[in-house]
Amino acid sequence: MIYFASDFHLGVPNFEASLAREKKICRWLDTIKKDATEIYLLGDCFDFWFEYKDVVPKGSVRFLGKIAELTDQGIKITFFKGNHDMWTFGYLEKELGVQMISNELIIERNNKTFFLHHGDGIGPGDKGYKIIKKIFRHPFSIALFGFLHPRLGAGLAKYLSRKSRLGKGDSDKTYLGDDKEFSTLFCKEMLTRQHYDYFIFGHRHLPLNIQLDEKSQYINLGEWVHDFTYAVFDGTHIELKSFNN
Ligand SMILES: [Mn+2]
Repeated sequence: MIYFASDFHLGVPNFEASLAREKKICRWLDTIKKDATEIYLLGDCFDFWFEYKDVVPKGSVRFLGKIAELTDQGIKITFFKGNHDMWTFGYLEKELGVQMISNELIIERNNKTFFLHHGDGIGPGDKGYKIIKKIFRHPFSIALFGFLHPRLGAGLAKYLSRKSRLGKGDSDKTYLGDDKEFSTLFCKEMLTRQHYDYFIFGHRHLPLNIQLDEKSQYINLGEWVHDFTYAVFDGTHIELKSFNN
């Protein structure tokens, strides 16, 4: 079984609520570890992550420990950089034994092709964000942020995070339609050039399972502040499920 989830946004809206969610994520990982061969976490596991040379952000210790436990057991775990946690520079690979993906990852399993991406900055539109993403990922910006005292840097990030969609609890949960949703338009555009069986994204915070044509599906993984949704591939089919335990 291959499992997919994203957008845990650990850290928001406050310590207590995030801790309860973190424990739930660990219960989910304990449940799936029995039959998981691979787990893909498609970005924004953390509402904020920035690694300094010798310092990492406080928090999420249960989650980090659980991931390490599972990779130690031999389960292959892949993390994706999200727009909230793109500033990781080797610590998670080294400490947790995960593989880290910066943009998209294309895999083939049981003769099915998967196009995996966090889902930020894809498709038409979102031009402002595409520029910000380039700046945020530029080595110069990263070096500059790294020089800020963490009290200032992490404080700034927390301030920005509090203003983010999910932190305020007003995520846009309405599907705009096949002709307006950037992610759906992106999939359709990709399919004009090459076939993929499954497109799997996070970021949108809206659980979706869309049949793009007879052979292709687009799955959006939703988020773990309200939905607790994940996808599972059993070798033949993919299913979007909700964890309520
Ligand atoms: Mn995101």
